[in-house]
Amino acid sequence: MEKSLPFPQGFLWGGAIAANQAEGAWNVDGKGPSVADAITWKPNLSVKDYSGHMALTDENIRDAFEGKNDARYPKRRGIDFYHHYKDDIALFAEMGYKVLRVSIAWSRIFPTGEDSAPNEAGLQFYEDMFRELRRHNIEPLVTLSHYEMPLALSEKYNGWVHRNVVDAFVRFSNVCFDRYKELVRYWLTFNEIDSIHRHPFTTAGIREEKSAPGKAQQDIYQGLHHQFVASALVTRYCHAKIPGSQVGCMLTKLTTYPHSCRPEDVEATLKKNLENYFYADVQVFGEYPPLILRDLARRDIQIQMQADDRRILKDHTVDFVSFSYYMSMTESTQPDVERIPGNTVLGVKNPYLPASEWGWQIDPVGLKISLLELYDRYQKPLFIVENGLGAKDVVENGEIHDSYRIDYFRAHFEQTLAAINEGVDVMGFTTWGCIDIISAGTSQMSKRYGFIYVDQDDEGNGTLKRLKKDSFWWYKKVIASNGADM
Ligand code: BGP
Repeated sequence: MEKSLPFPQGFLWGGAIAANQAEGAWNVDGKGPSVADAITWKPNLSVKDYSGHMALTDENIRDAFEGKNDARYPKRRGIDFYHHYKDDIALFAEMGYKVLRVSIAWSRIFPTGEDSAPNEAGLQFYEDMFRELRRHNIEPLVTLSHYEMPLALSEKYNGWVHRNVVDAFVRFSNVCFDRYKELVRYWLTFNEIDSIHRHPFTTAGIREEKSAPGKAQQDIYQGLHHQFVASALVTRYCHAKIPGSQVGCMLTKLTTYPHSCRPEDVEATLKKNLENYFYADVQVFGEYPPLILRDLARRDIQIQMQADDRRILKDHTVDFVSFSYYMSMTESTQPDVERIPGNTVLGVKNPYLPASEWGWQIDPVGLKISLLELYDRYQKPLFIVENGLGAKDVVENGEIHDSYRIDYFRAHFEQTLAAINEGVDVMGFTTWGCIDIISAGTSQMSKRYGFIYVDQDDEGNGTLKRLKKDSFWWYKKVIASNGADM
């Protein structure tokens, strides 16, 4: 590879995980069950198919907590990061990470969400983890809501539909800001806040079967509004409490192309892209886009707002825009165009792009397009907080030769640098699943993203031994050269 120009000085190279997919210890040291702990495992998914995956019933949830040992519930949900975090952080430091994105499991701090006092063992765990990161000069980038809502709030209020959950989340977040104000300055509020429509239970504790007939969408938009307000309220408190802190929103960037230049295809694609921006628009501009308000009115969806909600949204917007990007999508209005099975968000096949084993269409140029679009729209610093390739890595004589992952990241880093060289302000890049963890979409371990392999199978069996993949050494070199040596 010829040497490329380096990335800007201080570029935050690192990795990303989430508590519910990495920590395990789901019922240890006072932690209460979260909505993520109740998720079943649906075998042999070829694409991210949340629909079948979230077929949750009271029986599913009861099984999960009665320890039913059948294959649907991996024995451990995670890689026991809860007990391995010092060794794992040492591995991230060996790669040279400047930042590590993690989430705080809400139900580790408030087991039912409305407890009279926070769980000190939970607070201490994250304090110890953040201190360990700082000991290695790694900045924590902390997500407050990453699918770890206390299950009790879902069962009592049907999740975010009820305004009381705003108060519970603000209380949880403010306890975190107070406790970690000396340790954490980069915060994200809601992971992929747009995904409330795709999987309302894991992101907001909303079970559509609990909505009144015909009111499921009404409830979801009400829950989303409550998340918008909660995001603004915690942003206000964080800015007041932690001088120099930066709060970001977090969007699934669903960059979508028209399958043809047929105007109907272009219109359908435009609407999908505008709908995707809506979720960041509210947190960046502090108000609902007029076209969205018009669409809600047309659909007879009336969001209940309290008197000062609009003022709160307007006065407490985010400092940067973070997003996940794995693939681009393609839309068509034509019935004869082959749609990707199992997941409506993936759209139709793009004949110009390869796909992963889970059908995700690999498109590095799409990342540059996403960066240009987001920066042009918001003129705020951007942070790529999820990008990576899920693959069925194989161990051969103790080694994992994942050249496909190196190729994936090299291409996406090159496109990121190209966007930076065209003027886009990019703060950093945390690759998703920097160590093999549980897939959110399938609960499988076999969909591996890491630079570090973890010996555990889909049913939770294994030694949990960590192994460095070929990509571990490659990423270490990229960071050491600040992107000049890829
Ligand atoms: C995003 C989530 C992450 C992660 C990622 C990869 O939606 O924010 O938690 O899971 O998807 O998806 P998966 O794990 O299903 O491969």
